[in-house]
Amino acid sequence: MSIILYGAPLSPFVRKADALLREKGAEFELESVNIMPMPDWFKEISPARRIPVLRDTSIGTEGPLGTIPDSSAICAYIEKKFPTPALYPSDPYAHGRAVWLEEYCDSELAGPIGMGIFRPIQFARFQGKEPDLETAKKTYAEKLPVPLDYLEGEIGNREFLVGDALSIADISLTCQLVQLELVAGPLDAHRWPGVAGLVERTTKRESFGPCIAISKKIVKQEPIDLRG
Ligand SMILES: N[C@@H](CCC(=O)N[C@@H](CS)C(=O)NCC(=O)O)C(=O)O
Repeated sequence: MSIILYGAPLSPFVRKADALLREKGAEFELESVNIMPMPDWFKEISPARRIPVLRDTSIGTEGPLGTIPDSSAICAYIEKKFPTPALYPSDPYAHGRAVWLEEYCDSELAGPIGMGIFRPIQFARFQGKEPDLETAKKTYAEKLPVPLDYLEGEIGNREFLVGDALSIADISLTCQLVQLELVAGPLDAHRWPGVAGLVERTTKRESFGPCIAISKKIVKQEPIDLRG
């Protein structure tokens, strides 16, 4: 197997690289890495101390040679290595917009979902504690609407965020919202119909099936309604 994706399936950033590789029909192996604590061999290939990291064994099998850290760098590499189907628009402006929206979802959407909702609920459960619903509800009500309103304006009535085909922007958005759904259920489709519709369509794609199934197995519990 020439491509190894190091990470954990519950990470939305690992999910992004996993879904992109599957959309490409590329053969790869997802190798689980427990980052709490992070093993020394992994620190050597993850200077930012984060998952995912990709290894292309046709380039290097040990140490940093052959590795790419960071989901955005990994996805850009996968696109070059497996050009079809294209998941970045070919038009320069559309390409720029798709990369911008990828970055926006990875930062502005990932922040409230990851630190403000997923961690207070799921990390508490992992530690055998009660979920911190106060933090999760406050984030859901106050912080989460900001990026969702922006993204709703970007998608409007269209099928995809950029152009007329699935792109890295749609994949990135969906990966973050899967994280939200795992602990808080589906998005309010009345308030954010464009975003909710895009996520519903994208999660039905074959490429998302395996990572969603394994994430649900890990989370186990039913989602909690954080509205109100
Ligand atoms: N910008 C990075 C973010 C990756 C990231 O934050 N990964 C989290 C898991 S979801 C992580 O490795 N966290 C380790 C830590 O916080 O110690 C990417 O896109 O890959």
